[in-house]
Amino acid sequence: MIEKEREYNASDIQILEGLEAVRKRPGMYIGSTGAKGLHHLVFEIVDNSIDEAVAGFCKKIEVTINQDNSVTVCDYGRGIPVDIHPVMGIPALEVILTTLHSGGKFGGSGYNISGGLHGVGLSVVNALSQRMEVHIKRDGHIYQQDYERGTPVSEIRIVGESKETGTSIRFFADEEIFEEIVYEREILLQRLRELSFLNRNLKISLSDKREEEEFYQEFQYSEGLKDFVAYINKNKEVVNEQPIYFEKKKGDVIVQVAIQYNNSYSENLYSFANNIRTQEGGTHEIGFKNGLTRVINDYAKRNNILKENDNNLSGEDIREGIAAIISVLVKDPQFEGQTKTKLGNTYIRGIVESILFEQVEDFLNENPPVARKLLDKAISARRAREAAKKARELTRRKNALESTALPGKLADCSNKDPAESELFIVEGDSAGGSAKQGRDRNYQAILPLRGKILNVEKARLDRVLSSEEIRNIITAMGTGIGEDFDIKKARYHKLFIMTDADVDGSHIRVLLLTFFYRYMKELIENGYLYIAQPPLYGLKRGKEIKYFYEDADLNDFLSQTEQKWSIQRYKGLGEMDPEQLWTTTMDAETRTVLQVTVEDAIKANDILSALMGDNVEPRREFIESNARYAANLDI
Ligand code: 0RA
Repeated sequence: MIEKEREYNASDIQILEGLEAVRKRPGMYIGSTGAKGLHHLVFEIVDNSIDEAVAGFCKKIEVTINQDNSVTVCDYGRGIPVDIHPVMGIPALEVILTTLHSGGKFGGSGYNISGGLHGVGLSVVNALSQRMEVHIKRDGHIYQQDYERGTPVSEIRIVGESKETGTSIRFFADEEIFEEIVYEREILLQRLRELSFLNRNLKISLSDKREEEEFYQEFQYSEGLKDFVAYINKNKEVVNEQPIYFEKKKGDVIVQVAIQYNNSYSENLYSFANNIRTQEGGTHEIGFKNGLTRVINDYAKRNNILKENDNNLSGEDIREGIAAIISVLVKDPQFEGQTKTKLGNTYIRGIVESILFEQVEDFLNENPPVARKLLDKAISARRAREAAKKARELTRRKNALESTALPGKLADCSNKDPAESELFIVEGDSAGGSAKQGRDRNYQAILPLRGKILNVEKARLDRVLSSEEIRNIITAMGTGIGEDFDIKKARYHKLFIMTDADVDGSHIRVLLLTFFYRYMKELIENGYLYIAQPPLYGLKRGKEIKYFYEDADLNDFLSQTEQKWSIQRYKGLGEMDPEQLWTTTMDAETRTVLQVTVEDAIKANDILSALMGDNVEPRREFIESNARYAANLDI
């Protein structure tokens, strides 16, 4: 259909004001204008296509990073309607692309699955794109309309014919808005993989055309959440080969759960509401935890595995080694919390709890040997936890007695404002010495570590706490760990891991990252954790010295210079004198650092499970497939 000439009216003005608000304060709508916000644009569009899939109209979604740094999201759903919207008096497509909060299907069936930061709608992406091109296949036609910075610059016109239906949206993120327009393939892959786990059989692909050789990957999981837990456990030995799995509907709510235990000590629980990861948990997660704790204790008592008078097993005991996904679809999701990733609807809790109790009870009754294994595991977790509690009380008491019981090896800074203070965890006493001399002692503290730290992946809390190196880190940070963790008590708002640029250094870095991920995750989530980047090479010519942080840069430089430079490869931090360490790595004015994200930590955790878990096979595979990189094991 061809749009008729229209008068410029009051609703147009409202639209312009709405889009202007988005461009003025993008952070309010997409969280940030950094990398996170940029990737959010892609996910926002994908989420709209996912809505079509949830409603049962779309089986395939294709995402493409184009050579010109635009991104195309193409789905095979019904196609956005192009006819005139009865209330707004303009084409539905324009309503959806230009008015805020119109992401939902007006009057349609299906779940209005949008919420939180997501679901701010396509109009937000449109407003933050210097250009957007929409193609819609519907009613036998292919329609096209183009937009610039949120406003249409063409009519909706027919550009071809097609028997298919669907929507394809290509957008160019606005250089005026975003700090840097660089898409990270890994970030996109991770979310797309997650979405295809959550939507059984839905095919989602990513093409990356930026490099000469095109990258293509496709996800499609016929077992959905069961495949998801198997993926989480891929390097682990599992306890129940068959995941506990169910999908149940109660009223308007659909609850889907998969549970598979592994023989590690950690808890991997991921909850989702309407396909959005609820990082801060919420009522569905509480319902899950309550239901699971109740049903396991109930079964244990009924079958005399726990005696009538025994204390109940705690939720933590029961969740040791669990990998679980909880996914709920809710008609009217309320997202709360600091990052709007906490499900708030109170009625969800009871629904999830009762469904879970019922379903897990059936599973246990039908699989007594598995039930027995799970209970033995929980009971031994309780034993270890009791031992750990004693150990922890001991460290606490110590702190209370010696009120400033900071580790003896810590060279603290003089500034007492945590927001301005930095802690460097440095490998080895000699590097520690250089760092102490080189630092700005006003705001930089140094904690040297001796040798390897304990692999927390293979130890329970009691053993973790018996390691002096780890206790030193905990007391220096001041936050406590695990359940006791309190970010407000952090003595430093920046924490740097500074290790040598060799295999041992990488190893220690992986161990430290895993420790922080397991026991101080909020530190990472709040952006407190960094990796220092010491140079790999120093080139000298007379008094002049140049530093290089990457092989490629060094090679570039060497191929372009005629001069003779003497090259030093820094194998350890100890090879640099204090002055060099300061200028290259520690000086806030000149250093480059790497902020650690939860994704980095998960990757470290994967590497660690592969390298050091109980399973020999993944370790062998990992070493074989990474043999070339082993010397430079980097994350
Ligand atoms: C409004 C109504 C209908 C579909 C859509 C929007 C829709 C939006 C997007 C965004 C990306 N892909 C999409 N696919 C569909 C229902 C149309 C009908 O009833 O035919």
